[in-house]
Amino acid sequence: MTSTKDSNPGDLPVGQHWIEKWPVRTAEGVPDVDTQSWSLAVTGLVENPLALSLKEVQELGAIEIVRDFHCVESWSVPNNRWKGVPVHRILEMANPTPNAHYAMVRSPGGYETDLPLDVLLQSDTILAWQRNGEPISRDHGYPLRLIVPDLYAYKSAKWVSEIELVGEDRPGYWEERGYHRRADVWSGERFKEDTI
Ligand SMILES: Nc1nc2c(c(=O)[nH]1)N[C@H]1C(S)=C(S)[C@@H](COP(=O)(O)O)O[C@H]1N2
Ligand SMILES: [Mo]
Repeated sequence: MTSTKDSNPGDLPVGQHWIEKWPVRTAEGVPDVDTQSWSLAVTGLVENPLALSLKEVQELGAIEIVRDFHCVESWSVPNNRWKGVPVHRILEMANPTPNAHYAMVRSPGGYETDLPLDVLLQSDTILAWQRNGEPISRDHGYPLRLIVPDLYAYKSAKWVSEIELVGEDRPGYWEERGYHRRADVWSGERFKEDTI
């Protein structure tokens, strides 16, 4: 799926309000992160399963995107300049098999979120380690957090350690607790029943 809208920074989605200070929202507690031994695994329906170090990920060619960040609780943080690697670069190395249609993106503490493969392949879906020129803090997901700018932020998993390619969609942590499977900000897909 692609988003229903090409958003520009500064566009405020329905039901959202701007805030200045970036809050921390963590369901599972901040994991112990050793950046030396950190690895990102790409598993499941792929020709080449991967285990990449942080350095290997960072050397895949970082880009910067400036996008707003929208939590389903209604706050939006404007104008974040994220630096990271587009997830499609990593998936091209892993080479998903033709029956891979979704992915489960996981953090070590048990948080997970499900995303369609085509969302992960979008050019502005990135694994980020910097915001506004500074390393993202540990609370906010260092060393690698997903940024999917047009979806509510519960899709933007922090401390990403595994991307598992799967054939069938399964609900992640918040998706199991009543939140929308797709979570498109511009269609207001907050809760399971908010179908378009
Ligand atoms: N691992 C993990 N990732 C997560 C969450 C979480 O609890 N654990 N919360 C999600 C939600 S609901 C939001 S709003 C954003 C918040 O990111 P922040 O804490 O950097 O503001 O992270 C998302 N990613
Ligand atoms: Mo959130």
